[in-house]
Amino acid sequence: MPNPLYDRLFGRHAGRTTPFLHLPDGTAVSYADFLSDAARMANVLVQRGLEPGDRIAAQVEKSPDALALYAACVQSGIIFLPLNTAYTTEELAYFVEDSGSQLVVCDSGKEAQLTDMAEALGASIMTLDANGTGTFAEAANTMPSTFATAPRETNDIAALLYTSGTTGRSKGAMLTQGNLLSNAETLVECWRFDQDDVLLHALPIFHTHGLFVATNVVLMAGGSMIFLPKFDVDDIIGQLPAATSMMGVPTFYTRLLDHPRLTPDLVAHMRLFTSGSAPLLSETHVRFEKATGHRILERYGMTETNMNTSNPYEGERRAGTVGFPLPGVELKITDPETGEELAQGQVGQIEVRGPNVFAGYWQMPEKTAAELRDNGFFITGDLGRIDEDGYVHIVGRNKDLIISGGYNIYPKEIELILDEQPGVIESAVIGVPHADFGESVVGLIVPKPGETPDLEAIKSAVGNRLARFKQPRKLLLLDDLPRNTMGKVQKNVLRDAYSKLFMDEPAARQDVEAGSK
Ligand code: MCA
Ligand code: AMP
Repeated sequence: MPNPLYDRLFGRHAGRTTPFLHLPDGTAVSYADFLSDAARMANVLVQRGLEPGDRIAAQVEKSPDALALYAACVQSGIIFLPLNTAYTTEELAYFVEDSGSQLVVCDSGKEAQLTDMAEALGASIMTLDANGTGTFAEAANTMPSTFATAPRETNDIAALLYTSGTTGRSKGAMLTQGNLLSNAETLVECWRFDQDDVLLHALPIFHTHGLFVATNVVLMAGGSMIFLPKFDVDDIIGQLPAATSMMGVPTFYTRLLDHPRLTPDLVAHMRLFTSGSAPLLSETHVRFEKATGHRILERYGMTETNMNTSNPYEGERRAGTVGFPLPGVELKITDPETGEELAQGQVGQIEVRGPNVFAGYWQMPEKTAAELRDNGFFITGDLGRIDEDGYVHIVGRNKDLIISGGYNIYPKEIELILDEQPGVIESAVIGVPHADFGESVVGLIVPKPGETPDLEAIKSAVGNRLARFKQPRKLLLLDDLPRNTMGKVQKNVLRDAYSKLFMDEPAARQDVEAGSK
C-alpha cells in the first residue's frame, strides 16, 4: 500500500550504504542506517498506541535522531509537530493542547519542567537527546529495524507547523503529503539538486526552511548533508570546502561577510547559495557577489505554502527580488480591499495558489476561511508587485509581523503580556532595523498616570513566558502612542521614530534597557 511521501523521500533509499548525513565529528550516517533508526522509532510510536492521524509534539535539539523522528512519523502516518527549542513551557502547553498531541518528545533536560504540563493535557512524555540517549532512544534500541509502512494518500496531513497570528493566537498549518512532495520535486528541478550534492545544513529543523526546503530537497535528490547542530560562522567557514550548496537566512550571509576567511577561493567550488525566510538586502546580495563571485539565489515562501517563488538557477538572480512563481504555482497581486487582481506593476497583496498551498488551519475553520479563498488562493499578508520582467518584489507586509534572524514574531503576543504588567496602560511592539538580525524587537510602554513601571521586572516577566528571540531587546517608556483618526496605533510612525535605535551599536547581544520618558 502506498505512502507517497515516505516512498519518494525515504523508502527508495532503502539499503543504500552511501552517506545521508555527514556529522561534525567526521563520522557519517548512511541512508540505510538512518532508515533503520526511523523504522525503530516508528515501532515505538505504534507500540505506544499511536495511530495514523494522531499527533506528536517534538521539542528536541537538532540531531540525526531528531530527523529520524520526522521520518518515523511519515512512515507511521503520525502527524509530526516540530517545535522551536526556545519555546517556554507556557508556549508549549498551547501547542500540545491545541493539537491534541498524545505524546511529547523532549530533551532530558526539559523533562522535569514539561512533565506536569504534558500530563495535565493528557499527553505522555518521552525523551530524545542529541547524543542518542533518552527514554525514546532506549525504547527504539529494542525495536526491530523494519516497519510496515502505513498507507497514506497525498491529501493526508503529514505535519502541523504552528505559525503565530495577528491576534496573538498561533494557528496550526496543516501540511499534506502532497504539499511537501510537490514542493520538494519542484525545488530539486529548479535548483538542479542531484545525488552528488552535499548541502551545508546549519538551519534549525523545526521550521519549513530547515526541515522541508533543505532536508526534503536533499532526500528527493538522494544527496547528502553536512548536518551541523546550529549556525556557527567559524564552523561554516571550516565546512564550506566540503559542500556544494548552502541554504540560509540573511543573517547567515551578513555574518559570513564579516568573516576574514570568506574569500572567492574558499567557495570557488560551490554550486549554489540560497537565501530566504526574511528579506535579503540588495546591499548584502551585492557585497556577497563582490566577496565570493557568487550571486545568492533568493526565494520566497511561508509556513502555509512552502516555497512560492524563486530567482532563476540559470538567468539573472535579481537583487531585491524573490524571482518568479515556481512551476505549478500561480501568484497574483490583488487589491487588499476588494480582492480584485491589480495591473502589472501595481503594489497589492500577494495571493498564491498551487499544490504547495496547505489544507487549512487545524480546527480553525473561520481563520482558514479568512485567509484561504474558496477558489484556492491563499492571502499571504505580504505586499508586493511584479515588475515588467515578471520578477516578484516584496515591498512590505499587510500583517503586523517582525522577522528577526528568520524567526517570525507577532507583536500582539508580546503586547498582551506587556499590557498585563503593573503600572502599564498599554503598549506597542515594533520591529526596527538591526544589522545582525534584520529586524529587532522594541517594546514601547505607556505608564498609568503617576506610575513608573519597573522595566527590569517586566523584562523578567516576559522572559518567563516567551522564547528569548521574541523578547524585546529594548523597553522604552512613552507618554502616549500615536494614533490615526480611527484610533489605530500608527506603528509606522513609531518605526520611523526608532529606526536608528540599533544602528550605532554593535550587532546582536544588546540587552534590554530602560528608556527615558
Ligand atoms: C537567537 N537569538 C535571537 C535569534 N536567534 N534573537 C532574535 N532573533 C533570532 N533569530 C537570541 C539568542 O537566544 C541569544 O540570546 C541572542 O539572540 C544571540 O544569540 P546568537 O548566538 O547570536 O544567535 P544564534 O544562535 O547564532 O542564532 C542566530 C541565527 C538563528 C543563526 C540567525 O536565529 C537561526 O538559525 N535562524 C534561522 C531561523 C529559521 O530557520 N527560520 C526559518 C523559518 P541571549 O541574549 O540570551 O544571548 S521558515 C520560514 O520563514 C519560511 C517558510 C521561509 O521562507 O523559509
Ligand atoms: P513563516 O510563515 O513564519 O515561515 O514566514 C513567512 C514570511 O516570511 C512570509 O510571509 C514573508 O513575510 C517572509 N519571507 C519569507 N521569505 C522571504 C523573502 N525572501 N523576502 C522577504 N520576506 C520573506
